[in-house]
Amino acid sequence: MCGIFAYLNYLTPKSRHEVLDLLLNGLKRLEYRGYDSTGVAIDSPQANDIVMVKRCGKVKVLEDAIAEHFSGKEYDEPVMTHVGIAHTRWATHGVPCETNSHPQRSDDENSFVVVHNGIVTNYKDVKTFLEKRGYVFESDTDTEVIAKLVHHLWKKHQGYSFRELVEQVIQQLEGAFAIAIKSKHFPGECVASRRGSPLLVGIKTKTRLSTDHIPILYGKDEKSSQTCEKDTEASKTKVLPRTESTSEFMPLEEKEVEYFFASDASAVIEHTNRVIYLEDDDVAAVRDGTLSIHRLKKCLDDPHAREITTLKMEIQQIMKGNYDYFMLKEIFEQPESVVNTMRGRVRFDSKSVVLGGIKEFIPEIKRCRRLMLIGCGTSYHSAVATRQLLEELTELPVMVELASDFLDRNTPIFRDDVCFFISQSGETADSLMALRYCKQRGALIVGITNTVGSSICRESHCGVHINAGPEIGVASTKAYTSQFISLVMFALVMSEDRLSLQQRRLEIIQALYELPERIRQVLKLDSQVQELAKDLFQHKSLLIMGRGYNFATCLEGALKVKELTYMHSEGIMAGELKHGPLALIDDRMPVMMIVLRDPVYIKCINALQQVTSRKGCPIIICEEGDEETKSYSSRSLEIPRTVDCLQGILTVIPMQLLSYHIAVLRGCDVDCPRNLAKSVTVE
Ligand code: UD2
Ligand code: GLU
Ligand code: MG
Repeated sequence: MCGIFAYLNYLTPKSRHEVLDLLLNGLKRLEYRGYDSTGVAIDSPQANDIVMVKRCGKVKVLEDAIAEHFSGKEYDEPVMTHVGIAHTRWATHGVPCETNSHPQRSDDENSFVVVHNGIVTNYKDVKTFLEKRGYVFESDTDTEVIAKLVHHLWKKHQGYSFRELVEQVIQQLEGAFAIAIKSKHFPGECVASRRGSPLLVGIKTKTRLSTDHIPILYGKDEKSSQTCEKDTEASKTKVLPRTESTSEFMPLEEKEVEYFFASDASAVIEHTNRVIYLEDDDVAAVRDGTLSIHRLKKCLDDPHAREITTLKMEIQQIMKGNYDYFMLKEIFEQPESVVNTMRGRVRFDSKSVVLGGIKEFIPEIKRCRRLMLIGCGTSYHSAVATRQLLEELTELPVMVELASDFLDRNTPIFRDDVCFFISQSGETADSLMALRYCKQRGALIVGITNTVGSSICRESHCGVHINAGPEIGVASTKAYTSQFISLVMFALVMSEDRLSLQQRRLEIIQALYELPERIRQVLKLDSQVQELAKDLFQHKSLLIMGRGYNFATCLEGALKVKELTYMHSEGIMAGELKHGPLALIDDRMPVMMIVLRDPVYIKCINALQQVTSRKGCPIIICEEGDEETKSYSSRSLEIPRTVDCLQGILTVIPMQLLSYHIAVLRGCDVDCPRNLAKSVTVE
């Protein structure tokens, strides 16, 4: 999920110091992506050896370590051809520490070293397979299986090229990855591949490049019975047909050339503006200075070549990936981040859900007296959003608490309580203190965090990592939707063996399957939302009303408006209107109302009528094609239909976009609102 940077110089003399500077600089360019540890691997001046330096913390820490580690004169001597790989890690498997940092290695000899972004969901199976063959694992990462699997295949299939070995490896991997691999058995070579995580190759030559595309070489499907491993797990790691390069195409051949492999263009733009964006399952290999791109199988509409694109962007622009702000980028990342949250957990084929992190605690959780969901700010809203579903599917009392208030009250807690602590950073001071309070009283502590190795993660008995990837914008967006989904998955796990709930569960699992597409549809409302922002940005206040499954969206939407635009905003439970808020309504007060076709529809229409009859003219968020509801107002946003309990994910996105656009129009700093910090580690 974070950053890869690799550098290969072919017939281009560079000292190891220069290489290290290049690698460090590449990592610095990727720093904005968020990370918790770093590492590099280069060739040792002692023949045929690879040296690695890894550190927990910032690139600066690595830089200092490198200065100390590589001080000898031999590091100033130029080498003609060399491969260096570097990494910033956002831990998903195992806490941030030196051993878990990348590069990960195949063995004590550093035969193969790998940097990896993403998650290998089937790493446990591959690990078991390799352990049976004598491999001893040193880290908690999923990545280590990649290094060891290449080594295993290399021992087994002498004569395979480096690229062929990696091709075999990626076919055994499930999940998402971008990888770059270096080996002492293949000096001067680098092989990289991706599936789901971004990766590009930058090319720098002295003279003009001789071509503007790199042909793709497809493997020939040999029908012969290839040797399969005769083990029980044979099916898991069977050796697939080798690919053979066809000679009609010539790969890129340059005399003196430098290659860069990077997660995004910001890391290469200062060296070259010529890049190839790799596609899923491409294997890019450099050997003897020659870059070639391979794919195992050719599909009908596959192209013959990958284009070399010329970047014209500024670094600043690349970092935000064509978005003006990280927040906007993160809002638009949601179709992918929700998939990452569900990856390896929701099995759409068997319609089942497994949360590895709490599996063993489920029987205990089922016996509890009540569930308590505790958080602050946006995380608290994710609890409000899912409370109703949790009550329905667990049939347990569910209390939702703000951490600070919970502590102020000295709330009674018992041994048979299960307390959830929800926090993006996992470091939120108020939540952490509430956690310790509950733990002391003997409750079972479950964490819902985005940060592996965070305090909440460490101090909880068990939990779920939401795997939304690093969130840079101070105002939380994709973490909210991923927390939401994590809690929904928990509800599904709890109701697995309840016969009467099966229909409901299937309906929700199907809706989760369709969710990424629905989110994409909602994101298309962006320009419409921007127009609404133009109507609203000069106002002093914005009221957001709704109830049932969408009340949380009102609270979260109002919080977004407050923190980003410094405008007053309030989320109002529509059922409370006549108990006070109705007094605020007149023809000038800006109001948004969420009115969807769910069990509280009629009540929402009542509220809508109460508002319009006081000359209020609300902007309505309603379901696609719901002409009747739309007729109450001249302004509306239509969102696609989904199951009631997931509507909150779709309704919050227009609110995220709206607060963003209002903030831009008001000239506020979207990514760093005044007076706020990303992770609130003080009380
Ligand atoms: C683990 C891997 C995951 C995937 C999967 C495959 C990790 C971190 N995750 O995911 O990437 O390969 O296995 O089966 O290795 N935890 C807490 N408190 C929290 C959050 C998590 O104690 O706030 C614990 C949790 O109980 C578990 C571990 O951290 O022991 C990993 O949690 P997870 O949600 O990443 O677990 P899972 O099985 O989805
Ligand atoms: N899953 C890998 C790990 O935890 C890679 C994480 C990343 O993308 O940085 O080490
Ligand atoms: Mg823990």
